[in-house]
Amino acid sequence: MQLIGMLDSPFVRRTAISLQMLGMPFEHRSLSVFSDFDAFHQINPLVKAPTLVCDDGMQLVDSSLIIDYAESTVAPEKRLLPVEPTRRRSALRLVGVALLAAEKAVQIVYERKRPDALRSESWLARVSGQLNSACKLLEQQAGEIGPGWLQGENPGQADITVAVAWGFIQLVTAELVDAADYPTLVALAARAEQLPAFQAWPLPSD
Ligand SMILES: N[C@@H](CCC(=O)N[C@@H](CS)C(=O)NCC(=O)O)C(=O)O
Repeated sequence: MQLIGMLDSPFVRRTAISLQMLGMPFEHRSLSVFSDFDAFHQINPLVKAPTLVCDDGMQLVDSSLIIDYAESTVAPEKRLLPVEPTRRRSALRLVGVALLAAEKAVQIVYERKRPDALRSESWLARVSGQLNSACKLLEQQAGEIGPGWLQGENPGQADITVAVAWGFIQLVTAELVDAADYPTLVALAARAEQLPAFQAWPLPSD
């Protein structure tokens, strides 16, 4: 099993952390969708990160779908998303907003890659507004849950995705999202980053 993609992608990182926490062994190939485009294309012509290449050669794309597959290989009590519908819905609510926040931060990174003349400040303002709305919602929803992990006694998929998204947002868009406004997210991410799976799959610092 190979996981293709770089850890500076929040989607790749949440997948690597989740696979490790689910006990699914894999080899990580750190290929960039930009600087390693040709090598990536040879493996998966879609050039989408993360890509999971299974032992029989079948490929899966999309972090949530890869994690969904990994979850299906373990007993319900070992899964990262609650099985019980009400608890699952609460976790999915947080995961959905965190994924949207990560997606908006990625859009800002991509827009900034464009030449000055082609960059749209109005688009950047729109996406930045959506990013801040998502962070505000996460801060509020996480705050309602109180101290501890978002899904209960143990860290689960909501904690992984919120913490990974927050780390990425602070890495690439810190000037747009003031950490001082988000104390709950800061505290949650700081705790999560101490977990062995987060330390095994760290966020690159530049
Ligand atoms: N919804 C997808 C998003 C994945 C995604 O956007 N990955 C980026 C890297 S952060 C990518 O592959 N970009 C290259 C492209 O879209 O062409 C997931 O959760 O895996």
